[in-house]
Amino acid sequence: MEKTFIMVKPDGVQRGLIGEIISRFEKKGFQMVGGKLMTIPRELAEQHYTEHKERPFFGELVQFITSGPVFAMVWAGDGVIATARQMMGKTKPADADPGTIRGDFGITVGKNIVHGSDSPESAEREIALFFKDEEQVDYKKLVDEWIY
Ligand code: RTP
Ligand code: MG
Repeated sequence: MEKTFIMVKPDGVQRGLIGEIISRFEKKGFQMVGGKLMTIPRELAEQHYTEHKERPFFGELVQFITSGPVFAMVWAGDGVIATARQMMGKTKPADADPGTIRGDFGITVGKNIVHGSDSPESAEREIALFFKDEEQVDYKKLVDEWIY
C-alpha cells in the first residue's frame, strides 16, 4: 500500500490543529499507520529539508521546524501521496484554495501548518528518517465485522 509522510508543523500544533488535520485524512478514508508528537533535533531537520539547503530561507526553515513540537505521521492508501498534497493546498497559503488545510488555516508561507511528501521518493526517504519499522503499525479495519 502506498504511504506518505505528513507532519503537523509547530504552528499547527500551537494552534490546536492536530485533531483537525488527522480528522480530514481519516474522513477521506486514508489510514494512519504511524504517529508521534516530537521535537525535531537540528540534524534531522537539516536532513529532512536537505533539498532546500542552498535556498535563502533554509536557516529560518530549520529554526522554525525545530522551535517546538510537531506531530509526525505516516498515512497509507491508494494515491495518498498526491491526494494528501491536494488536501494540503499550495505552499503559499494565499494561493491555496479554500477547503484545503493551508487555504482554510494558513496565512504565511513560513507557517503553513502542515508538511507532506511531494513524491514517492520523498515519501520513502522521509518515512525512513522519522519512523522505525516497529513504529509503523500494519492493521486491517475490522469495522465491517462490527457494524451492519
Ligand atoms: P512542505 O515541504 O513543507 O510540505 O511544503 P511544500 O512542499 O509545499 O514546499 P517546499 O517548496 O518543499 O518548501 C518547504 C517549506 O519551506 C517554507 N518556505 N519558505 N520563505 C519562503 O519563501 C519559503 N518558501 C518555502 C515553507 O514553509 C514550505 O512549506
Ligand atoms: Mg516540500
